[in-house]
Amino acid sequence: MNMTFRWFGRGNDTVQLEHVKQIPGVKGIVWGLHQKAVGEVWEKHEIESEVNYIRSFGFHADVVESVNIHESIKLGNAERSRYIENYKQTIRNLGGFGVKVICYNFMPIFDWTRSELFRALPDGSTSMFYEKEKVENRDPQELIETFSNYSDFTLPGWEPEKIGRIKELFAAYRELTEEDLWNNLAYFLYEILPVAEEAGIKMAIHPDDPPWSIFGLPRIITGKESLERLQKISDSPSNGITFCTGSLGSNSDNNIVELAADFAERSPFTHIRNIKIFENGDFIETSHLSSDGSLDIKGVVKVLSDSQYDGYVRPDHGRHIWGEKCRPGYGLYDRALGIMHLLGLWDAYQTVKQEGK
Ligand code: DNO
Repeated sequence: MNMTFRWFGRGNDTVQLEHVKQIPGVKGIVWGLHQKAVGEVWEKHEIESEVNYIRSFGFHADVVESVNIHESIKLGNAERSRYIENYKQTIRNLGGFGVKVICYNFMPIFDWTRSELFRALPDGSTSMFYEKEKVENRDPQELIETFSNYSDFTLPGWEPEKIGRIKELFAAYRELTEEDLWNNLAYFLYEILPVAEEAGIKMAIHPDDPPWSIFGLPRIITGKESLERLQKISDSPSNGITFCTGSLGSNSDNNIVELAADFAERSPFTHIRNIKIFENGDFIETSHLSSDGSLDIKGVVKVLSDSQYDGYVRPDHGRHIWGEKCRPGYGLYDRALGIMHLLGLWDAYQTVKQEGK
């Protein structure tokens, strides 16, 4: 298990790498060029500057999250060739600086979605919350108005440049079925996987979060069947998964321990976090401790330990604790606690294994 920490870049994150350095066991920084518009080529000098900065702290910069996919590729429209060529160039450029894994997702328009970013937990901390009723069962027209005004929803994973194009994007997706989206994903992968292989990079698709259709838009990377289907698209070693416990686990039909056993080998990158799922399907993000939420985090780490998982792992979101002001879910403190918990479990399982108990 190669422990990493996600960081959003100089001037774009409240967390300093000097402080990340003080968390035991962190080997690398998961990074991205967050100032780039989706679809643009990541230029060599931009990559070099970021990678050198990260390495100057003694961290590796092997994992990028995310190189986002332009909507034209997901829609499969006439513009896609240009954006696929740009994507290939970005892969080559990243490979040139020793990057090993690129995380990406294939969710139409929206990335991960929550209805509240700072919901109070009983212990006085806050964390991100998903209220089904607030996101689902809404009149599409009303939704479009809501997003046009960007009023009562904040979408931390969302590229703000989409706000102005929301009506047009919804219209473009009106006719797109799940099958179309699968076909467009396969087309994209056939194009880029040979380039990724040559660059020594594994592509790692992130599951949809939450893993079901929202706002009437198709979502396809949702659980066991879809991960199997993804693998069938290509057996290239570069066709990988970002195994995300919190995204897959928010559908309680997904047993994350079983899924980890089935897919860890094909997942060069793993995100670990816990959530508490309520009876009505709402969920809130909790600490990493298994007993704080609905997911068996220790079971997942056991699977990783049993298989001597050597992929990259990061604590995913954390709560906002001890008064920290930070990007939603991406503070220093709770993620540092998460790391210690995950490494503690790992050490214990490894010791038991070595002693044959
Ligand atoms: C949420 C993250 C996602 C993830 C992208 C991957 O915190 O896990 O934003 O980075 O969906 O492309």
